[in-house]
Formats: sequence, C-alpha cells, structure tokens
Amino acid sequence: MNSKRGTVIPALITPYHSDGSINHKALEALIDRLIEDGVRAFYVSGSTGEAFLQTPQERKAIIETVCGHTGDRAHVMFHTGAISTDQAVDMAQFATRCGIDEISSLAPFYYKFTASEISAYYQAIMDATDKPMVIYNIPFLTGVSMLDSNPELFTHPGVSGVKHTTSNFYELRLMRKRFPELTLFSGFDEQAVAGLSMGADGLIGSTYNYQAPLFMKLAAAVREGRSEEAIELQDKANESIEILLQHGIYNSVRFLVQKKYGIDTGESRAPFAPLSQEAKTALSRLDI
Ligand code: MN9
Repeated sequence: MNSKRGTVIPALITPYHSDGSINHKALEALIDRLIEDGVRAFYVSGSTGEAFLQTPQERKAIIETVCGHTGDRAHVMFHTGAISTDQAVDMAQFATRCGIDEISSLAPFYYKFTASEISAYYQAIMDATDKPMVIYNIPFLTGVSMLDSNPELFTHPGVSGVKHTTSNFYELRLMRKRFPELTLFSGFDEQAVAGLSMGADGLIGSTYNYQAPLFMKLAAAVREGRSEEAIELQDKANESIEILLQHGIYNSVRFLVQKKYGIDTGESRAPFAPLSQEAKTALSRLDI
C-alpha cells in the first residue's frame, strides 16, 4: 500500500555548520546513507527539521538541496507549514517547482484560528500546488485536533494522507475506518507498534534519521503478526528514545546520527540548549 514511500520515513534533521549556517553537504551525505539503509521517502522541513527556527529562504534552500540530490531515488514530502498563509503558499509553490511529490502542513498555530480560517489556510496551499496534501495533525503543539476541527478536509480530493502525531490511537482508528483511501502515518516513534497496529500505513519521525532499519524490521513484524518480536524491537528502539526525550530530542538525534553515520550535524539553534555532558555520556553508551 505504501510501496513507493516505503514504511519508515525520516523527518530529516537540518545539519548546521559551527557558525549556524545550513550544512547542505552533510544533508546530502545523510540522504545517501539513509537511502543505502533502505529509506525510500523523506519528510522535509518539519518539526525535526527545526523549520520554525529557519527563514523561508533557508527552508527553500533545503528543499532545493533535497530534491536536487535525491532525484528519482526517493519520494519527497515537503512540510510548508507556517503561521502565515502567504508564507506557506509561497514555500509550497517554490517546493512544487523543485519537484516534490507531496506537500504537508500543520494547522496554523499560536493564535486560536477558527475552523474556517484553518480550512481556508489549507485550501490556499492546495490551490497553489498540484501535489497531494498530507495533513500534519499534531494537537499537542498546535492546540488543534484536525479531525475534530476540520473533518471536511479528510474527504477533500486534494488530501492524500495524515501524519498523526498524537497518542490518540482511537482517533487514528476512526480515520482508518472513515477514510480508507487516505494514507495514514503514525508520528510518535516510541509508539510505532501501537500506530501500525491501529491502522497506520507508515511511520514518519525523528529517530528514523539514525534507526530506520530497526523500524523497518519492527514494521515487518507487525505486518506479519509477530507481535512479541515487534514489541521487543520497540523496546530496543525506545532505549535511545527514552534518553532523547529526557535530554532534548533534536540535539540527541543529531548526536546519534553523528555516532551512527559519522556525519557532522552541528547543533540545534537557540533557544534549544546544547546537550549536557551527562546526556552525551548516556547517548555514547547506546548500541545503535
Ligand atoms: O513528528 C516527531 N515529533 C516531533 C514526529 O518532533 C514533535 C517524533 O518523531 C518525535 O520526535 C519522537 C520523540 O517523541 O517520537
């Protein structure tokens, strides 16, 4: 069902140079290593890419690099989400010209936009591109549960799927039943078995930057009904996730990408804090 994208989709990190500028070469190296490890799709410029700490120009430069470098080796999903409709539309148009395969967006956030304002925001993006829309449902950060606020979008002909980053698996199940044609992605890596068991077709997340092959095995185990093995693999994956949730997700993911692939990923921009020595020690001990 999910063959062109594969099942495990890294939400790509953004490597930085020590001066804070984007390290496009390191990004290309990471893409190559992940493709070698069996990845067939990337989610670009999302939470894990730290898009909200970047300028629109930087986000455009990133998608240009990703599309240019992957060519036809992988399916590219670009997250264009922003508070401003105009900015989201402008980036979506640019990314479309770069050759992305799908567009995605979270709900505009911070101000409590009404359901009709959110609907108009998605409509404007879909009007600006011919690429299918993957709704990014992340209620704990946007304050909006998309199925509650904008059910009409789920049957919109421009919508191809949902990235569901919440632990509400009942809601995921409802989406599976009501919208069988949509491709559903589970967003919390530490709960991947639950997401896949409740109807997700695939996984999009931060830790697939360094542990995609482990999750490919986990997804196969769920698919083939080997539930004990799937849970064991989840426990194994969660050894690192437990540490990163405690010490800072994105700098920990950078550290583990560097450890696994030897790629210089730099540090997340402020206000994210650098990793503590304690975190580095704990992460160094991991067997990934
Ligand atoms: O979208 C990611 N969510 C955020 C996916 O970055 C907010 C996840 O992959 C989490 O980083 C991960 C740790 O909670 O599951």
